[in-house]
Amino acid sequence: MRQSHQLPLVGLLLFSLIPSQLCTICEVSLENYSCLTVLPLLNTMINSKYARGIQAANVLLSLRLVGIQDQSLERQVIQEVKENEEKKGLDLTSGQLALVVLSLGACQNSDETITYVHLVSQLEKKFQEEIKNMVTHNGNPLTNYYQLSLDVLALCLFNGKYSVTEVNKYFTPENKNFYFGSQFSVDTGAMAVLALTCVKRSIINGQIKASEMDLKHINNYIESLVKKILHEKKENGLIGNVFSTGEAMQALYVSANYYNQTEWDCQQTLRAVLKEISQGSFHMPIAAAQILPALFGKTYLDVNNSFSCGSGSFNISIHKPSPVEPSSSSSWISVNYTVKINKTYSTNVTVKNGSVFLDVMKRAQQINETVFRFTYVETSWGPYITSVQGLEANSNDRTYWELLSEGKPLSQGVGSYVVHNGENLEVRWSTY
Ligand code: CBY
Repeated sequence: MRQSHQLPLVGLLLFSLIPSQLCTICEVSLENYSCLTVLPLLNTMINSKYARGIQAANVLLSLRLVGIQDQSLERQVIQEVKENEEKKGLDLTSGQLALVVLSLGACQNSDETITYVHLVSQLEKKFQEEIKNMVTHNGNPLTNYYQLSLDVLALCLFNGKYSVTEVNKYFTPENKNFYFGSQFSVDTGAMAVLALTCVKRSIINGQIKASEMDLKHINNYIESLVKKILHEKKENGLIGNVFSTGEAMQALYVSANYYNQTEWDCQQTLRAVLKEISQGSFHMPIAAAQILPALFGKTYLDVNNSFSCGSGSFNISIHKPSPVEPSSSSSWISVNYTVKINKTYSTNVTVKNGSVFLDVMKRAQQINETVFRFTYVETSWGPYITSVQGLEANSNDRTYWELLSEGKPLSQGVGSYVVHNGENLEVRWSTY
């Protein structure tokens, strides 16, 4: 109930931001009612400070980019970094640290006990560890190219050390790390375009030394990645899928001179995104955080210029929403669940209507522990399945547990995909 008192505040805030930003970015201004659609996004993100974890960095970054200050979220990110420094071994990944640098870096007054220079030098080290792993493991980084791109972006924006030669060597658009199987990863390509654009700008303005040839290569890479991103444009305007579209839009904003105006109808993409927002597609804080900047015409490259770091900006507070009661309807549904390695193991599982994929896996595990036992870790996007039957996903071998429904890969994780009666669900041992 308390939440409803706070909503008008966010509304007020939005109205003061929207006319000048959201509605003009795609040149033709949108009707005002469309602007209102963005409200639930902000609500999701601001409430997310009650959700723990390093995803707060991504949320903080996005809020700052659109001019919203949230000190308690900032404190949460700082706390998270400190805890991680104390717990030896339980390190942040390179991309997580890059997000911390991006979200805190531009506001160096935040906390004296966190030395920003220290964070950047830690990131330099982590980036080198990624490269080292590629050398020893057949070109496979510790994490993935989405994170390596975040690393280069943060190092480039915050004067960290990185080698243009290395960037040139590892970011060729044909590199397998831009693909999952035969599918080009739009999220990854978009983040790489942002990183390479930052590097390109640093070369041009003399901040970093590089040869003519290096610059030419980087230009070619950006051009080719932009082509691949545009190739993933769907009929309704989304690029890749609903969750990659925000980052694809950012990449296309900063690379406008690499494609023809006729090749991308930004308005159409924006309309498709607004429709998805109204349907509740961005209910996860991380999803909301990744779409928001693009709606305001902002990109991660604006980190240094348009950040809100303190006085003069909005300081909003919103109270924790009362937890949503699980669907009270006691109807049950039945689904088919399969684990596929070489052999297939299937079972029929009955779960409550409204259950997610993870509930099905838990129920199957109760039925037959040997065949259906599994482990998972929490990530910013919710639970990620790490092993089934003791067989563990491994980034050095590019193996993972793929989620499918009716034989088609899902675009949501086990914690958010809601299953349907009669559905055929599968977790399949795959390589990417
Ligand atoms: N973030 C990361 O490091 C993740 C980068 C990312 C490109 C990410 C998508 C994009 C993003 N915006 O964050 C990514 N996924 C990667 C790299 C991967 C691989 C992870 C392994 C590695 N070495 O890092 C891998 C194995 C190819 C992968 N994603 C698998 C999966 C499936 C997970 C199944 C499981 N075992 O639990 C799944 C469910 C696809 C499937 N059908 O099996 C999957 N990913 C999905 C759906 C997604 C999207 C999540 C959408 C959602 N609503 O939940 C995604 C946004 C994301 C997270 N993956 Co991956 C892509 C999309 O649909 N647009 C940086 C860090 C700091 O946070």
